[in-house]
Amino acid sequence: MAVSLIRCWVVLMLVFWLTATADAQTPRPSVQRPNVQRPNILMIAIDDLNDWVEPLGGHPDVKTPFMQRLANRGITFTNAHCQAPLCNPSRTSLMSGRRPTTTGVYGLSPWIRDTSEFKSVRMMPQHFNDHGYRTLIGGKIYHGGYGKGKLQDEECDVWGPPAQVGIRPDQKLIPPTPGGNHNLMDWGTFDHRDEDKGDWAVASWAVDEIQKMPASGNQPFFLSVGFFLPHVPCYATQKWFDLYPEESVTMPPIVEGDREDTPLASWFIHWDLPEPRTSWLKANNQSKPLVRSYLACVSFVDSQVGRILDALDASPYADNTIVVLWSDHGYHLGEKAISGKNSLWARSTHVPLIFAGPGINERLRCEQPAELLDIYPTLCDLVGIVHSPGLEGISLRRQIESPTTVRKRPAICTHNVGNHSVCDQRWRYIVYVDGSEELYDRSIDPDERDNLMAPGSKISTEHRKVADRLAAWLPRDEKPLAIGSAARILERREKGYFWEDSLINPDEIVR
Ligand SMILES: [Ca+2]
Ligand SMILES: [Ca+2]
Repeated sequence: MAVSLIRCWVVLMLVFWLTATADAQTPRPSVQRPNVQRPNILMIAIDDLNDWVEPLGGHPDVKTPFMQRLANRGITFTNAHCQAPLCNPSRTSLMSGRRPTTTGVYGLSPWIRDTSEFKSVRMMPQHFNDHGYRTLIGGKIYHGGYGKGKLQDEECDVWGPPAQVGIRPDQKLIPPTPGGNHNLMDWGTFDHRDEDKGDWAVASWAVDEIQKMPASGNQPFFLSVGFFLPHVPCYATQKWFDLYPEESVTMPPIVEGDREDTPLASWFIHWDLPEPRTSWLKANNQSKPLVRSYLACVSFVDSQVGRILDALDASPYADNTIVVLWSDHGYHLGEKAISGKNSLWARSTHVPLIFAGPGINERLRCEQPAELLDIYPTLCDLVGIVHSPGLEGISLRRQIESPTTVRKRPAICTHNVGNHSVCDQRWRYIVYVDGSEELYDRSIDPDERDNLMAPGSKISTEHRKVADRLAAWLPRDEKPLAIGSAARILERREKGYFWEDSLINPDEIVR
């Protein structure tokens, strides 16, 4: 008895001593230093960039040579989709590895740390930090100023410059826009230099960090760099506009009456926004200026991606860094009667997703559905660390190794409670909170024009079966709006639909 008591005491003291020693040596007890040198990670995020990039071929004129160079070095997921067509919920989902339907974060507010359930969730940089990575975040990775402030040292080791527009013209370049003439709602060129832009500063910071990365020890880095453009205001210098001459630029396919076969609820999910409708663009001769400005900004941002990739190539980390590039969601430029995001069609959900680096073969393309949610577990697998608990994404490692490997789960995108799209290799199914539906056969209708479940039409047995098969993947037990939800919030209540707390009158659709 006495012997076992002594044994017990010795073990307890040993545990206590080990814990105390670990605490004294490292700021976080769970830190595991790798025995082998793991690859570094360079993550490049781009804001509001749709599939108008060379690797996805979404626009015939677009010039993105650096993104193409990156794609040539690795794998492009050609069927990748965001989990929410809006900055905060998309980025929250990607960085936490959880769907909006799990966190309840559907709007521009709240920051996930302000929810009671997820305030301590290990976001991606933290999980890599726990496994020995030096973590750096510059520009727009989280929405707004989220993550920065009193607890910013908990999020990552080094914070770079915030996302910024940079120099702006003295006054807006376009006529006053509906929805309050928002000061971000602008585009065009004016006399300035590339060096005056916020994204230039962010790229410069990243280049600088790569060049001065501490070479001592074997600590790998996880450098996250987020660009703001082509988010509005789409300002670029003249040289980027010159790539897209006014007389020859290709306009996106805009079909008159394309919304006649979409349900009422499709209007409610983007009810009242600063982004103007196509009807306003046309009436104010702004369709082409917006398209040119967006393209110019895409090419400018591509050049900033190039500056970082060049710096990486010239560094000692060229051969031991995994690069991943993504955008948080797409953007309409007049298609389906709107500009902006906040829809459940490919224009809003389809995004670039490219991986390159050690162990990834060159010039691969994968057509299997992929979700931005998959980035977190994929990066864990690529560097050989365990998955953080609770991740809802599926690692894309098998598709990276062999791009034709079937991935059963389709890509799901959610915009506010109860509105989802589900997309596999052929079909897109959409269901809104009132049960109204859309179905598109993307194999013959890539622009998603012909709704096979149009309100009032007879639905074929085949299409019903497809819709039911895809609907079976939808998340169950959707979280209601997190406390503090605001900005671009749609709710269905007893009295009807409420947009940001105001009852919607369906007779007031702005077409
Ligand atoms: Ca965005
Ligand atoms: Ca249509």
